[in-house]
Amino acid sequence: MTTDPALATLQQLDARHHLHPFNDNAALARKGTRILVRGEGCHVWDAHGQRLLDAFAGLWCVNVGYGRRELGEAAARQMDTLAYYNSFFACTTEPTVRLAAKLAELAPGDLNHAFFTNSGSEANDTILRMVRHFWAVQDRPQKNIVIGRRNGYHGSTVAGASLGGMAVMHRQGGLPIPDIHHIDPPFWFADGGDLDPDAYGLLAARRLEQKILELGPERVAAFIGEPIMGAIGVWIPPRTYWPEVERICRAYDVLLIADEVICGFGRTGEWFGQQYFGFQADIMPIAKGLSSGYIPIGAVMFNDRVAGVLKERGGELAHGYTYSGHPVCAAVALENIRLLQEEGIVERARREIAPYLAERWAQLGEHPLVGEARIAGLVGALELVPDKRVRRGFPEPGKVGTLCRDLALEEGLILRATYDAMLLSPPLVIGRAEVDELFEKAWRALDRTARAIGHASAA
Ligand code: PXG
Repeated sequence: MTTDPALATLQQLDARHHLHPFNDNAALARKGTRILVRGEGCHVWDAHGQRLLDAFAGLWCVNVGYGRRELGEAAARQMDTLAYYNSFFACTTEPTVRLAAKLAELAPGDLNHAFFTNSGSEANDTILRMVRHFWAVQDRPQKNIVIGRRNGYHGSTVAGASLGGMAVMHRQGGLPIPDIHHIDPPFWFADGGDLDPDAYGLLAARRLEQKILELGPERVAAFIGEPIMGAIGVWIPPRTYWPEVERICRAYDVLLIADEVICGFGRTGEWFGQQYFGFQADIMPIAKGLSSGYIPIGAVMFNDRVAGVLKERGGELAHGYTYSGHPVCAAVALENIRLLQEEGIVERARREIAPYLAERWAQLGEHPLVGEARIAGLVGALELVPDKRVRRGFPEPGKVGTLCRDLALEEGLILRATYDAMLLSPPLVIGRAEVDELFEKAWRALDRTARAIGHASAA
């Protein structure tokens, strides 16, 4: 807790009345919450006035950076004109339609049809229902199983958490719901053994084929995966993985769902993760970078085939949210996309920043505490290990990562820790000087962590 009385009051109110997501709320109430007050570009300021380089873009989402007035202005304009109307009663609003058309233009392949939601979790709820409906209206109601991956993350609602493969989430609330199965994910660092990454990528993809054959292709509706597995620790699959998954899905007529909630809108340096890895999904949930986190909005993009069946044979879609296609959110998303396109933010991130960031990230990889420095465009991770020569983690996962995260904060740097991986996902507008700032702060945090734990290298 702080000594500043105004801040102390806020922290007490927070401790008393606010349950935080993904937190041990009792421990947090004792410690006191950090309150953020302002953001500009790649930096945020907390209530103590500490300036922090946000190398995590909020929660993987502030792609255009903080403080873009254009987005607030777009929201205000739309609120003044028409603050709300729905898309239910044979109605809609102009920004909603324009956003659907814009997304159809941007999305890879024939992902031409948008259904709007408020978040990535809701998008995945929508998907689970629509995928089952898609097969049911084609007289194949038994084709209702969705396969996801252990340690995958698809959100926190009942369907999202069920599709995801986080054991800790499944333990709360009796998940997964029926007819969702999980296979092992591709994570070469821990699971690749002596295989080279490309051979391992094929092996990991073929787990999907084994599972489809085990369940029977007539039972399997779809496969869902994040192009890069974000929340679990930025697990970047080998290049061979996704094309092989795509081949398998086509061979057994299983719909392929690429969860682009993190990868979408430039995170990898391409607009979508599918373009980075060279594959094409049938269905794509998006959120986060769609509005750069300035306002809640998500969507599901369906391809021509799926949307065609839903439209021609699906009857009335008994599904929708009060705020599906909210005009203010749509106006902000459109403005965000305008900035990304007209200012060439994604282009510049790929051409200028990604190579420099990769170079500096690799230098961090030379730190004795780092077993692997992986990166794809503007998303990466440092895997902290007891012994750099061995691809094995610490005996008590999470302790060292949490310490390193806290020390990074003291250095003025926000990095997320998942277990002992330090995650990177900065605003796409990060400049070279800020990449240097990131490197220096991260290196100091790694040094201090190594000393604090008596790491062999710090002796
Ligand atoms: N899919 C993916 C791939 C995500 O990363 C969601 C769906 C759900 O989106 P919403 O908007 O409902 O949160 C996500 C969200 C973390 C963390 O700790 C990651 C997410 C959310 C919260 C925490 O890294 N990703």
